[in-house]
Order: sequence, then structure tokens, then C-alpha cells
Amino acid sequence: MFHTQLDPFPQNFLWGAASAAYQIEGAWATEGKGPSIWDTYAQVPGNTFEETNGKVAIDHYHHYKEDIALMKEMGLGAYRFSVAWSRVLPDGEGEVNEAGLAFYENLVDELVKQGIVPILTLYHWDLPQALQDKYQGWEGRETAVAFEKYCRILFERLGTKVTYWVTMNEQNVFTSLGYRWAAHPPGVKDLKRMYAANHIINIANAKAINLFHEMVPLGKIGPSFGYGPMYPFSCDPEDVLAAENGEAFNNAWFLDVYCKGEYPKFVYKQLAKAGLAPVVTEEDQAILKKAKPDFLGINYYHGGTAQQNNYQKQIAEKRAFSKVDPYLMQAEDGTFSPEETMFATAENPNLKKTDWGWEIDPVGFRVALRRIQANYDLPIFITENGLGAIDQLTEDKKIHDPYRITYLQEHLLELQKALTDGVEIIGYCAWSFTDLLSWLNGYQKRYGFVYVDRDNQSARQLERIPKDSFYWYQELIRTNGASLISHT
Ligand code: BGP
Repeated sequence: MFHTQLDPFPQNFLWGAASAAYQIEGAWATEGKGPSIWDTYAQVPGNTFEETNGKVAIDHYHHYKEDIALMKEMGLGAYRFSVAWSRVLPDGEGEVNEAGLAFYENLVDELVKQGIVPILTLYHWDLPQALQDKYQGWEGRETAVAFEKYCRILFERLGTKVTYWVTMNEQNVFTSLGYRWAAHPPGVKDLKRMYAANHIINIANAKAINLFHEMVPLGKIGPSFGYGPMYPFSCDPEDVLAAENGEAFNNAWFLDVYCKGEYPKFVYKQLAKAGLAPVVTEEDQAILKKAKPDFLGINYYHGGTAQQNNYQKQIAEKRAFSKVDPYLMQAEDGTFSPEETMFATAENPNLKKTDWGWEIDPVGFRVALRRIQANYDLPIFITENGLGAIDQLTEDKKIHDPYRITYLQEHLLELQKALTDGVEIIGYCAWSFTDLLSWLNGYQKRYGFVYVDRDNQSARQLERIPKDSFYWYQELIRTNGASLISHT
């Protein structure tokens, strides 16, 4: 599809950048903050890359004014950050830590003072350790109740100052890394527990949205989902069906609950057959149905490619030898998960990759935006998109990162095409404003517009140095996106 001329970006388009508390704040045990599951997890040798952790991170807790001054210099319109739950409620549900809350009040005040729109994420993966210990974290319904309490405190204190709120960051990612692959806390490999926790998180998300609509009628709230469109590997109808299955399992399973208040029937049925479906009460259904997000936050890095798998043949063989339902057999012997029987993933030969093997797919960004609009018809806020790379600091203290500029340029051009197609997009937050801690890749995988001088072993002076991409984005913001086309 080709447009002879692209629509300009809307006048009120929000040009932003994003971060998350654990990845930048440091001050992990300062002024009353309680430990989070990430503080605990990162202390176990072998859990993270070269034992990196967020104890100091880039010490944004003590440098936030300096960081906001750089945002102001850049002309940034919006800044997405997350609140560390255990800084506000050290044990997750009891006494408020006023010093912790004050940090976020000051941060928001400073942003507003500098004319930057704050976007507040309520949960970016750092669950209070106390809730993990008491209630098995997201597996306990008590944690959803505690989340509602925590949200109430923030809505009360910041509801008049912050318009945009994000509930859960990438529920799809943190549940699968936490419970399918044991690569994030709580370090479990158990699909039944994953689907059970995922359901409680859905309830927590819905409770937060419902409460927000009572308490902050002028605000906007929605989850941020890590969306990757699924492509069929070929036009073989079996591959097309595999891609449909991939979309359903990877995306609709989450987005339908957020936007329609119910699980997609197809996926639920397959999980039920395998004994993996979550228990959904009538009360749950009512909570989910009532919660309508005002926008969808989308984090876009890449999609995936699906092809038919060879499990069908194996299942048929199993069926021939057994009277047991093959889905149940899979669940019991752990050989297959239901989605593994429905699609296999493949490499896309058309796409280049980052140094960390992530596909680079700007057109997939447009595909994603179009599909989301078509299926859910909500305004979209891009809450993350960016390139992780190894940057070199030159002797004269510069960082030349043309690869990052190219990546962002190509993605934003596709976003502009999607806008021209008719997709409603509120704003775009690049990941990330400063360099920060990558959950599993330490400090050498850098995403920021601003270089932070530290490495995996030493925090050094944490000097902030704008990269070439900083000035490129500054110009883009100044021209409200017009420089995108003139540079193409
Ligand atoms: C998203 C997370 C971010 C950030 C980003 C880059 O999934 O929401 O917190 O970490 O991915 O990921 P990584 O640091 O693994 O490269």
C-alpha cells in the first residue's frame, strides 16, 4: 500500500521516551524501600548476566533532576516511568513509606514544571518480595487486592497531576519468562501455574482500571502489551492456520481480556482440554467485563513467524496407541504445550537482526498497528520501541550511533504510514531515554539517547553524555516529525 503523501503528525502528538524503576533508580534499599522480587532474584549467582543488578543502576533516584534537565534540553514531550511498588509500600500492602511516595511526587512535579507529560506505569515487574513470600506472588488472589490498594494510594496522590497511566507492563512477557522459561522471578517452569497467575494479573489489571475510572475521571488508563504480529511462513494454508493460532495464543489471549473482558474461546478450549485453563468465577467475569481501557499501550520490538509443525503426526501416533486424550498426555508428560501442537516458530529469511538476535522489522510495526486497530479499535500509545546495541564512547566523549537513528527513523516512518492509513496514535515513547540495566543483559546492551558511563562491574561516575541520536530526536521533536521525511 502506497500513499503519495503522508499525513503530518497530529499537533498534539506526544514525543516521548520510557524507562522502568528497577532498571534506572538504584537506591534499592534507601529511605525505607522494601525489597522486590528482582532485588532478591538478582542476588542469586547465575541468575543475571555477569551478576548485574539494580542496586545502583544509573542512580536516577539521586540524579532525577539532572535527567529531567536533559529531557527538557531535548524538548521531550512525554516521559514514561514506573513506580517501584515496594518503595511506596515496603511490604506490598501495609504502611505507606512517605519518603518513597515523595520521590514520585517530586519526580512528577519536576516533569510538569519542565512541561513534560508524565506517563506512570504502575507495574513494571518489580513485585514486592513480601507478597511473593506471603501469597506466592501473582498466584495468590490477595496480591490482586494488594495491587488495588497500592493503586488507590497513587490515584489519590497523583491522580490530579498525571493524565496517562499504564497498569501492567508486558504481562505476556513477564508471565512467560517467570513461569514458562524460569528466566525471570519467580523462576518457575509450570504452565498450569503460569495460566493461574496470568488470570490473577488480569483481575488485578481490571480492578485497577475500574477503580481509576471512579477516582480519576479525567485521566486515561490502559495496559502496555508487548505485541508482535505473527506471519505465516508461506502461503500454504496450513502455515496460514499456524499463524492464526500463533496470533490467538500470543496476542488475543491477552488483548481480548483487556479489551473485550473475556478470554478468546478457541484458546480457552484448548487450555481446558489440557487441564491448564484458569478458574474464572462469575465475580471475575463481572470485574473483567466492566474494565475498559481508555487506550492500549503497545511495546513493539519484533513479531514472529509461524509454520505448521510436525506434532500432528506424532499426536496421531500417540492416539493410535492410547485411549487417553492426547492433550492430557501432553500436559502430563510435559512433552508438548497446547500451543506447541498448533504452531511452530520459524526464522523469517527477509529480516535482519540486532546484535542480540532480535529481528528488525519496521513494516511489522505498521502491521501491528493496523491489526490492533482493526481488532480492538482503541487509541494506541506506543509505550516502547527501540534498539539495544553496544555503543562506543570516543576519546572526545561522543557516541556516534547511526544504527539507532536508522532503526528509529525506519520505525517512525512506518508509524507515520499507519497514521496516514487511519490508525489513531496518541504518542510514541522510544525505549529508552538514558541507558539503563537490561534485565538479563546487564549494562552493555544500551538503548538510550543518553549514554551513562558505567559498565557491568563498576558504576564509575555515572556521567550522562547525549549520543548523536539525542540530537536527531531533538530535531524530530522540534519539527513535529517533519524532519523524518526530509531525511529519508
Ligand atoms: C521490554 C521491557 C523493558 C526493556 C525492553 C528491552 O520487554 O518492557 O523493560 O527491558 O524490553 O529488553 P532487553 O533489556 O531485554 O533488551
